[in-house]
Amino acid sequence: MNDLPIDKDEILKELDLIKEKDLKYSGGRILGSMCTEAHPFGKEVYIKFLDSNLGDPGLFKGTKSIEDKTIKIIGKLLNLDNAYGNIVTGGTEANIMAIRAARNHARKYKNIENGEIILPRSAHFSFKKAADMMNLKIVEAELDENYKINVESVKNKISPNTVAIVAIAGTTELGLIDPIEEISKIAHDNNIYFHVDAAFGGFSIPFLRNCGYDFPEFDFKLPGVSSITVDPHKMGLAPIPAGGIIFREKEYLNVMAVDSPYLTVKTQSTVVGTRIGASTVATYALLKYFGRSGYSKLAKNLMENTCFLKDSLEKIGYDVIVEPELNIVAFNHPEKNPQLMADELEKINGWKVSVANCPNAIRIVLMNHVTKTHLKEFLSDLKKLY
Ligand code: 0PR
Repeated sequence: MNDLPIDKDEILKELDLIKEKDLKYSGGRILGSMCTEAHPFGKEVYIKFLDSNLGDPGLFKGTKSIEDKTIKIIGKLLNLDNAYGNIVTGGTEANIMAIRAARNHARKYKNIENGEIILPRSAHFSFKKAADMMNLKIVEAELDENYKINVESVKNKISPNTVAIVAIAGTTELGLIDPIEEISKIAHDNNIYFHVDAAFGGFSIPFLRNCGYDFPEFDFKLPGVSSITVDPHKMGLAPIPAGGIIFREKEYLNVMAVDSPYLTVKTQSTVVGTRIGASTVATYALLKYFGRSGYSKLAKNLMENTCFLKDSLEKIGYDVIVEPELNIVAFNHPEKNPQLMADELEKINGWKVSVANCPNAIRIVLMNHVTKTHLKEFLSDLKKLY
C-alpha cells in the first residue's frame, strides 16, 4: 500500500487502462453469458441507493419496503398472491436459500437428519455448493432423450430421506423447461419440497406466454411448487448482483431464521448479512419502467434473434442440438470438436462462445447485447470455418 495519498486523476487513469482489458457487452463478442449490460435507468437508480444496507432493515425502512414490494410483484408474475422471499446476490444464493429452507423444514417437521436432494443432471452447479454446505446427498435424476428431467427417474429416486426435488425452467446449457407440472404432482403427492430454478427462464417465460408462446405451467399455479429462483440480473436487465428467491410460505423463511439480537430486526433468514439494497431498488424501478409489455417485447425480440440464428446455422450445415425453447442455441459442426471450434472462433474474431458439457456443443445465449448485426458477422465467420 502506498504511504501517501495518490491523486484521483492518476488513479482513474490507471483504472481506465485496466478496464480496457475487460470485454464490453456492447462489442457483441460475448455470446455465452446470461448477464448483459444493465439498463441505463437501472444504473441511475442503483447509484442513488448505493449505501442502503438491507442487512439492517430498521435503518433502511424505505429500501426494505421496496424489497417487500419487489417480492410481491415478482410473486404475482409467478402466480402467487402472497409471496415471501428476498432479492439476493444471484441464482447461486437463491438456490442455496431454497435448499436450506427445504433441509431445515424437513429437519423440523419430518425429523430427517441425513437429507437427499433429487436434481436433474442439467442442474446448475450452485446446487453442488448448496449440498456441500448443508451436508446433503445429491441424487441425480436422469434426463430423457430431449435433455429434460426424466419424470419416472425422479419417482424412482424418492426415498424417506428426500428433502427436496429440483427442476429447471430454463436450463443453463440449453435453455430448456423441465416437465414441471408432472414433477409438481409427484412432489405434492409425496409431501416433498419442490424448488423450481427459473433463474434464467423466470423473467421470460411469463412474458413470452403473453406473446402467445405455448409453454406448460411452471410456477406457483402448480400446488406442489414450494419456491422459485428468478434472477433480475439475467433477463430482467437489472444491475448485478440481483437474484431472486420466492417462497410460497413464510414458514420457509422462519425455519432458516437465526437470532440477530443487536440489529433493528431480531432475526435474519438470508445467507448474507450486510446486503446490497441498490440492485433491489433498481430491479423495482425496472419492473415499473418496463411493465409487462416492455419485458414481453424484449423477450420476443430475443426469441426472434434465436430463431434467426438457429435457421441460419442449419442453412450453412451446422447441427442444432435441440429446438430452442428460450433464447439459447446449442450447435455443433458435423465433424469438428466444439472446444476446438470455440478456440478457433476466438482466434479469428474474438468471439467468446461457451461450450456446453451435456451434450458437448457450442452454446450461444442470445442476450440483449447480441444484435442481428453481430449475429450476421458471427455467421459469416462460421461459414468460413465450415
Ligand atoms: N441457476 C441457473 C439455471 C443458472 O443458469 C445460473 C447461472 C444460476 C442458477 C446461478 O446464478 P448466478 O451466477 O447468478 O449465481 N448461469 C450462468 C452460467 O453459469 C451464470 C453466468 C452468467 C455465467 C454470466 C457466465 C456469465 O458470463 O452459465
